Amino acid sequence: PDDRDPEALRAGALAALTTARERTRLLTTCVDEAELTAQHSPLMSPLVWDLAHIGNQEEQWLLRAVAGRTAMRPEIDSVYDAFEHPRAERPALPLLSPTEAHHYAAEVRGRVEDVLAGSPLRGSRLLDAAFAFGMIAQHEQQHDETMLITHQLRRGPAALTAPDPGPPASPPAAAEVLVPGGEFTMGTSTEPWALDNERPAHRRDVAAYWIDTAPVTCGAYLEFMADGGYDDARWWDPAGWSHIREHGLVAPLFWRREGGQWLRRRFGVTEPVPADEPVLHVSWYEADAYARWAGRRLPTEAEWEKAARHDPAADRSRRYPWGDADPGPGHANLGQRHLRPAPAGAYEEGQSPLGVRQLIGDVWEWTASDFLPYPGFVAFPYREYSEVFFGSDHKVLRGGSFAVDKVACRGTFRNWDYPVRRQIFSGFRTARDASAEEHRGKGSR
Ligand code: AVJ
Ligand code: FE
Repeated sequence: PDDRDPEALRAGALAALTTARERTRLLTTCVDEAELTAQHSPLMSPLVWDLAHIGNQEEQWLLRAVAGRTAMRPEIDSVYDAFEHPRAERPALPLLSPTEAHHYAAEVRGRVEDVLAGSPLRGSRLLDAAFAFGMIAQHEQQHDETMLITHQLRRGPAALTAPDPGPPASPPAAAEVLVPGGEFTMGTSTEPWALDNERPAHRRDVAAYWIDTAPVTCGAYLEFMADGGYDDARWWDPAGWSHIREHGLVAPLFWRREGGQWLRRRFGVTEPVPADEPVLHVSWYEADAYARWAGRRLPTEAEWEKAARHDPAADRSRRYPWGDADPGPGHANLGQRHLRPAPAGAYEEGQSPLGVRQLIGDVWEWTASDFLPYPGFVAFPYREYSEVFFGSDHKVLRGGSFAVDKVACRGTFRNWDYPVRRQIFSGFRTARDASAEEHRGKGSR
């Protein structure tokens, strides 16, 4: 959705909605009805709640707000309002059954397709509405990622399978890259489907820094563990130290030690922890502690985005590390094509101008930054998307995981969560300040 041509916008919106629904169907038909209504973790909703919530948000925004229709089932709005009911309480709500939820979501979608094809949206009204269609496609894909997290938390045999991603064809030349100091453009005012928190574009001055070429691997993280990282308060933020002590945490979520070897459970399969794969299911506190142990730190959000978007030669910010083209399969591990990150250093074709890899896809990357509005932020279209979450409670994650679809991922996209959370597909890379010499541009690359 770009050139503001109504037919292209219509086709782009329909394609994004259709792709999202195919994924939703896979995630909600590969397990039986009992598993759809069960709560697999108090951190998550029953899958059938996500399914009907997807339909309800689509009805509210595309049928009621855009097309002016009246509510199909006004009595269910409150059941599927994420702010009225915390996840832990959702199993006790009067939820639509799996059959009803599938039917409701399909009914909404049928009407949305009519709206999209219909004459009232010809011309300028479709241009106004185009954001709403993009927002709803992203919303469904975000809940598809949430449902994939629920699948990872569920016990029992595998319900999903996917081929493994391949190793890097040509590994990166260096472990870290020097990003020169200076201003760059952060955020966007032009990306059509960018959400409110990514806006507006603004200049940021960022001092020179070094950043990892690839995310931190399980192998590197195992060294931190073997060095007593979880037993040494020096490396931990005090709140993180209390948290790991209170809960007895000694390894990433889903890891378990057996006979001197670390194993992990991944979508119903238990396997040895792969040394060359980006570490997954770590909290912000764990990422922060590892970085301190390594004599480094997490990148700030601005450092992450500058590494991902800034083109020093052209002095402009790209949509993605590789340029302005939408993500293709050679650029990044996105869209649940694989059920794991690719080995560190993969996706040369997707690297940034300075050679930083895997910024998009594979694992969400924790940054040092709190989730705050950009200067000039305006809540749109509703305060509860971003604004109510701003503040020091949430840390920003960037770049998207293997579970993120390309419509919900770009160089400006911002995710956020509590620093204790690790059921999400979270990893990280590290950074360090450049020396005074390197600041003056004399550093070796
Ligand atoms: C942006 C992933 C934090 O899942 O809570 C879904 C996305 N907002 N429905 C979330 C979202 C409303 C949101 N995150
Ligand atoms: Fe939602």
